[in-house]
Amino acid sequence: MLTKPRLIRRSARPPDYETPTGLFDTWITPNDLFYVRSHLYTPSISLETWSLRIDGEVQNSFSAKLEDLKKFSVKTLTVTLECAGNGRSFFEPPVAGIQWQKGAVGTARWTGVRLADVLKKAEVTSAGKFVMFNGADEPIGLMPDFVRSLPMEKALHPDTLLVFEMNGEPLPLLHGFPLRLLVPGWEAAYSVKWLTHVRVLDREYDGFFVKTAYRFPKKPVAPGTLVSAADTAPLAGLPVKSILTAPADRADLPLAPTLVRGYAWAGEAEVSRVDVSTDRGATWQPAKLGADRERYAWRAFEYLWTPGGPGHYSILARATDTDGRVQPIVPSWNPSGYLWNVIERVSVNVKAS
Ligand SMILES: Nc1nc2c(c(=O)[nH]1)N[C@H]1C(S)=C(S)[C@@H](COP(=O)(O)O)O[C@H]1N2
Ligand SMILES: [Mo]
Repeated sequence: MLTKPRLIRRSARPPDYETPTGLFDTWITPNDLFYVRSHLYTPSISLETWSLRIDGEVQNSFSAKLEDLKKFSVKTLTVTLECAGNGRSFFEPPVAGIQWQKGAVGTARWTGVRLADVLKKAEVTSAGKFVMFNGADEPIGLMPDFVRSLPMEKALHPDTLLVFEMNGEPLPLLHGFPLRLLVPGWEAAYSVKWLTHVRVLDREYDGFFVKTAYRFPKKPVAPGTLVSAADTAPLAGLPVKSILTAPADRADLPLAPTLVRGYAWAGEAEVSRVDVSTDRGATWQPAKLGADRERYAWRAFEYLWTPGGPGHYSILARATDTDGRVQPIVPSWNPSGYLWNVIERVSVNVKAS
């Protein structure tokens, strides 16, 4: 499947699709509803010729076929992936890039092996400080190649995986068949698809998608400011955030109890509570959190709201996490429009019945 007919197409080639929030109604996002973000054209890959190369600052470089990798101990994690640019379209003044609204996020059950086990076999030398990841997708013309790197500590984390299954199926081509990196809790550009090359480096990789893109100002900047790369640091973990999935924005509702629903996530932390306000933030009521939970996965929440009368309402959702972080009132504007996580809002019209 190379298109996603039910998703919002942001670009056809390369394929970029976001999920309409109304389609998020299960804790696990089905593969055909999972957003897609690709910087380059989708490569064609055959398992006969595919292999993964591990080299660089190691004693024992090697290449492995998928069957070889599956011999390491297999682990499944439920992880929410979110594009760093999710919500970019809400920044003021606007910033360049794909104008994602709320749906460049999804949660899947990912199955694979620990990167740490593979690196152990390669025997990283004492010079190894970062790990570089490249996929089979190739740049065209003057575009830079999509290559990313991870600090050794996160690379060796037991939850950082090389995954070959998504929700119990072989990884779909759009999501990185046959193998992708999965870096739980970090913005999804770390989770390199169509992986073919893992190289241990003595320093951070020096390329466009590490030194220029996916970076955030070290100090808050005024909206619209130019920020030089020297004043930025690489993105890493995701902030605390929620989205409302029901009722729909601009819905007309009867004057009757309405179930307000959504999902909240917090990168490497866990969501500790979600509060809902229907009076423009004057008062907040705790939402009920869903039973399904896992460390790096979003948490469903719901709140049964009985409108006091007909009229126009804003429904607000505000998540708090186990690190004490709370969704902010004001965005942290940044030149690339990353990490939008302002208090979530939909507007509805309650009709007299
Ligand atoms: N090889 C490769 N890996 C990649 C990308 C890419 O363009 N090429 N895009 C990254 C970005 S920016 C995101 S948000 C996620 C999207 O993963 P998905 O398409 O499976 O949702 O993949 C990441 N991995
Ligand atoms: Mo992304």
